[in-house]
Amino acid sequence: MKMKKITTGLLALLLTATTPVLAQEAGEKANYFIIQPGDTEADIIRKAANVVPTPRQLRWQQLELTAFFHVGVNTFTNREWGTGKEDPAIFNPSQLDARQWVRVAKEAGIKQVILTAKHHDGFCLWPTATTEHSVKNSPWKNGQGDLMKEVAEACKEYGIGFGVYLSPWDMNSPVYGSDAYNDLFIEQLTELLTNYGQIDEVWFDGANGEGPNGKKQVYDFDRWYQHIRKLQPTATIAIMGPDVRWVGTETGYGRETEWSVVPADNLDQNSVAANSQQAVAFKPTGDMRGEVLGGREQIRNAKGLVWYPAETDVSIRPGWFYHPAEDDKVKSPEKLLDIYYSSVGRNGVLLLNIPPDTRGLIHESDVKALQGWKKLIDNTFTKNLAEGAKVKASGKNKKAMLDGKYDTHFTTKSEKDTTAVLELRLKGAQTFDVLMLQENISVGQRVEKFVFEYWKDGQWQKATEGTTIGYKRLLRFEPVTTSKVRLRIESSRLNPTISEIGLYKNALEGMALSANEHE
Ligand code: FUL
Repeated sequence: MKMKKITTGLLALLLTATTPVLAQEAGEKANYFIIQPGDTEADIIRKAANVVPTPRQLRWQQLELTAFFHVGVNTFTNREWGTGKEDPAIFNPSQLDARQWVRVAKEAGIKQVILTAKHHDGFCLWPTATTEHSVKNSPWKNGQGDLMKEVAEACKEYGIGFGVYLSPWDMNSPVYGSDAYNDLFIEQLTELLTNYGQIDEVWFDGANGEGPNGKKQVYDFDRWYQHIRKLQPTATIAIMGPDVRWVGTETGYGRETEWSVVPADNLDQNSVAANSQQAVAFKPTGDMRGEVLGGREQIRNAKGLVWYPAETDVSIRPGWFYHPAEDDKVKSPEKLLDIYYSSVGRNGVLLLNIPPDTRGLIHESDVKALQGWKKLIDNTFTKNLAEGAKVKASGKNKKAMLDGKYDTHFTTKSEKDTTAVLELRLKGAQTFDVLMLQENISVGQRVEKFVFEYWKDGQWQKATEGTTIGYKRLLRFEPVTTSKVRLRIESSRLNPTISEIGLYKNALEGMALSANEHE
């Protein structure tokens, strides 16, 4: 049972020295806006269009692919959730090689990995001073091992980001259920965030069960967030945190309409004013599992608006931890590709769990699936068939859409132009079945509705259509062959931006056939 819930409460976090925005000046951008009592619907829409990510959120979004390593006592008890009563002696991987994990992840295109430093059972994968329930009392490396260190060093060697999962729920700690636990948690964070170099993401789950005394804990999230900001100011705090939200499912499939700007009804002016010399960030409250979170209907009565993007977490296997019985249930390259289209391709960041086995290695089945997946992605996205196209559009910087640079974008002539028609004359006839679109989210997320058409038999025909774009939107459709296409942006909250446009031929068909042949 998953228990990720959004709690209530205003979170004012001390960041850098900029002033929070109480009312929007013309064109002004901010990470959040408060909706004033007199704001009209048009004012609200304009504010929504000018909410932008913080630098740490922008960096995180551009990672696109991240991974989880779920490993711990559960790996050896063959369970998904432990009890907190496990003997540390059972943690005994025979050939643990964190470099192999990171290499496998990197070769699959993954840009950042997150280690479960402590899961709900309370067993710590680093030799913490806060408890005896850790690797230091295990036979692994005669109690001299430190898995945080090994993964941190491997990430540095391979040049990818490193994050940490620290479960607030702790079934082992005798102080769980009292104030002392919040202090202990601070100490654990201090160890993790000071002894292992740069930490890029801190991941909190919402599960809050009973500790060894049968008591539940009131988590002091605000205090933990401030501590993280102080120790690792560039780390995103995910899920039970202010920077990144859970997409709302663990299937790997995000929403078709995914707004990174959502209502934040806990933005309260007094608290904002109290922090007026610091930039503040807020973890919005409310149910984040609805179908559309940031559409016009949802933001109409919002008290505030904030940038709060979606992370899509899913495991490569049915469970989060390694189980030998699941060696033949690893998701296929084709399934992983479908997940890619439905997470990264729906304005989300994919967090794919790859659980190391009892040897302390990523199992051959997972390695094979990841390699096949990477091949499919590469074979599909290496060649942009729109490259070199002539663009006809009324607006600024038409060439930016095909320059391969995310930071440059096309936009319409004025803020009032909230629709656009972009026509592309391709370099000869091309056959494709995937459309890739990107908005430049560093100026906001704006597009609400678009149609993509191709020229055939003397007329425009619809290939596909969509609502939001955001950082990246991927859409698949029946293959078409044409030398002329157009994107019609039918609705946008302010002048729309397009950073990049791509047309691709999905590699899946051929690959799927050859995979079947070998069965
Ligand atoms: C869940 C946890 O309970 C699972 O064990 C896993 O860690 C997943 C990522 O989050 O809620």
